[in-house]
Amino acid sequence: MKITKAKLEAVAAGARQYPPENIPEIAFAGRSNVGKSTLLNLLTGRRGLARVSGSPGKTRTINFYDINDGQFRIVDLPGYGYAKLSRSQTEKWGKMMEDYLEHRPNLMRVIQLVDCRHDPSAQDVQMYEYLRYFGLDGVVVATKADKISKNKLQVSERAIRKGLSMAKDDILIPVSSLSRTGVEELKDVIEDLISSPAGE
Ligand SMILES: Nc1nc2c(ncn2[C@@H]2O[C@H](COP(=O)(O)OP(=O)(O)OP(=O)(O)O)[C@@H](O)[C@H]2O)c(=O)[nH]1
Ligand SMILES: [Mg+2]
Repeated sequence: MKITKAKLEAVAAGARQYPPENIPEIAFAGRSNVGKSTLLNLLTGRRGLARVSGSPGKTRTINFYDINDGQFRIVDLPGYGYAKLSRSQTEKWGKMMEDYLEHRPNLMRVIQLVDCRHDPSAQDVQMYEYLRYFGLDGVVVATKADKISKNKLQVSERAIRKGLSMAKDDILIPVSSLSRTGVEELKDVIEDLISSPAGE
């Protein structure tokens, strides 16, 4: 699949700001700082499209990116596990995620991102279980693959599969924004996801 165009279409803090439901969507979920916005920039080939930051908690809204003039959307979800969030901010985050993940008919799948250097956190596990419950699971990206050796990466792939209790045919793709490892494979997976009938 080729991504030739990408633009920010909507920034939403709630359902009223979502764009119309007429276009298939793929969303990125994962803890803060795992590399969701970076991955979006990498896939679209536009470095400055989504704001990337060394400090976690950069993306606090649900950001909808139009790909190829209406072919599909990539949705950058706000990260979790950001320690400095107050309780009311955490509640707001939870409600925002729930509203979107449970009530979005054109959401085809959620790609869960985990950092390849660490075992999945309790929140990663919780998120993947939640996605499984809603039938949105099945694709995981291990980010920052450039930070560890090939051997260690294999070990950590096994740890991620085990930690998240991934099914045998669930897909796990190591990706690096520096070396562009995994980008083409992920694009092919996304192409399949947007063309499969909803709910399958
Ligand atoms: N070495 C390396 N660094 C990466 C990679 N992907 C992301 N980063 C770095 O990780 C940091 C966080 O990246 P973001 O893309 O802003 O993370 P995010 O998941 O969008 O974070 P929030 O918006 O806070 O939820 C940045 O400093 C990125 O440059 C990667 O594949 N390799
Ligand atoms: Mg972000």
